[in-house]
Amino acid sequence: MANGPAAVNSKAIRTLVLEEAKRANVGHIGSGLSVADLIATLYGGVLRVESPDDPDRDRFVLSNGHAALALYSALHLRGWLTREELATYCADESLLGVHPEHELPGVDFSTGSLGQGISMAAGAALAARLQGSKRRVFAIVSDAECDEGSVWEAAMFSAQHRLANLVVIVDRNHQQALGYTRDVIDHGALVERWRAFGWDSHDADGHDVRKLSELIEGLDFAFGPPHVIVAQTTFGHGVSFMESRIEWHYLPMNDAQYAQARAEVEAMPS
Ligand SMILES: Cc1ncc(C[n+]2csc(CCOP(=O)(O)OP(=O)(O)O)c2C)c(N)n1
Ligand SMILES: [Mg+2]
Repeated sequence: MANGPAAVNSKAIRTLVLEEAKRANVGHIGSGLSVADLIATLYGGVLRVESPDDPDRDRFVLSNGHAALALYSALHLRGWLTREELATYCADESLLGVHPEHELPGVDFSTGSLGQGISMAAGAALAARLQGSKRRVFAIVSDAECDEGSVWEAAMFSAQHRLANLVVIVDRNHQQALGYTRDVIDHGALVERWRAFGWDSHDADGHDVRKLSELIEGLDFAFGPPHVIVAQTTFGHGVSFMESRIEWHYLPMNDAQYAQARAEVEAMPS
């Protein structure tokens, strides 16, 4: 039985990310916590996905596929994955791998090879227009992906075709695996760069679900250029010892770290 969007909130997503990362003894925890509020914004209200079989429902691409645990958590909270299924995360034979696979109900696009999701999203947005469908396409793209030429190729394509039904949200946490973006490739005024590529470009606090929702609801999905929201996020948001710390890209938690992380997330507002 599916749950409504009200069942999804950031705190519940973060709690599940911690529980499952601990159970599976895997990393990518900081990435999941970075996008938790972006996912909560989408699955907690913005996305029109009430009927999974409706061809006109919205589509979502998690281009930074390594944050998949936050997506799986939202799918569980919506009632599309049982808790038992969620607990197969990273287990042998499970469809819930480190990166999302489209064989899993609720996942439209397989991702994990960075830099490709925006091209998938642009194609899906163009297909919607060609089919006369009002469905919209949302993609979360990481800041590391903005290093890649394929992202800017898709950005030019989307602007040229005036894909107003496409929304890209950049998870701008200033980290990329084992480095900080300022040391690897500095994106500078990223929102201005997207604007220069012809996009309707916005800066936003990537942890403010209410404001993000309002911003998205105010976008024109019918006419005009595609939309990008450069969401300022903190890697590991909500767990003090993970925040902006490179090592939490890959480290699993020990028992003491898990206890502290759970307590800190428990103290957050939902
Ligand atoms: C095409 C490609 N190259 C390399 C990798 C290996 N890889 C995994 S995550 C990552 C970078 C992570 O940075 P970002 O996407 O900004 O995610 P964050 O660490 O901020 O969550 C890389 C290079 C990959 N998944 N895909
Ligand atoms: Mg990053």
